[in-house]
Amino acid sequence: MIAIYSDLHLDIDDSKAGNQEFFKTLRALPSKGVLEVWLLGDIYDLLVGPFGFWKKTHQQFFSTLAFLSDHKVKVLWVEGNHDFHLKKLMTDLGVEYHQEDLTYEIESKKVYLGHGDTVNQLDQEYLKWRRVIKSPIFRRAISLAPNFVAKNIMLPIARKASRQSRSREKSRNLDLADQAYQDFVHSLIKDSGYDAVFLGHHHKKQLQKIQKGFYLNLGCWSSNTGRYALWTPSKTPEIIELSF
Ligand SMILES: [Mn+2]
Repeated sequence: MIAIYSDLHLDIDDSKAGNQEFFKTLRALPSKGVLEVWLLGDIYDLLVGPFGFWKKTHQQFFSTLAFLSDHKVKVLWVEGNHDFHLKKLMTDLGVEYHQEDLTYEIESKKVYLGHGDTVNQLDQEYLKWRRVIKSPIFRRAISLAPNFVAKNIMLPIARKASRQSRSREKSRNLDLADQAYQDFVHSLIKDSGYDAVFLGHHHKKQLQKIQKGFYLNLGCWSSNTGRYALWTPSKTPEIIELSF
């Protein structure tokens, strides 16, 4: 069985209820027989760069990842647009790290995994911004910044960027985005032979059967509700609703 999470947009303060709920559900997974966890982006609202201070800021999160690894649970991370350039921090903990969407084979199912932020090709403004922040030059620039520079200069900039991306999200055309997602997932399942498509980013909860396959988007967590999915590849995913 696999557990899937996306778009929690957790607060930087791990004592918040949503953060605690997330850690609690992760720690319960080994006893439920979960063998893999897929984290499909925007888990934190802000977690960018290879900085050591993240391990202190989010000590409970990183120790939970280590706990999963100790219990032989494979953790797979696909970058979102709020949490990226984390390869070193994650691979040190045994996490399988992906910067882009990927095709994954499990129990002879062809699965598409991604955050979903490149699906809507009409949002050119966002795609331009994405090319900057995901570029090797930007990654190298932030990897060279010492911790104190990152903490005192880049952290405030990143917070501002995070706020801006949220306001952009509010103003974007949701109907057009909806259509882009529908075209994308239908094409993957009908034309490219995928059995399952898991995406996030769109913040619209959706479990949709398409021919013999399905598309799942878990939507986003709020300040007191959230969800994750459990999936046995021969079955339809089960969505677990949480309130806290
Ligand atoms: Mn996103």
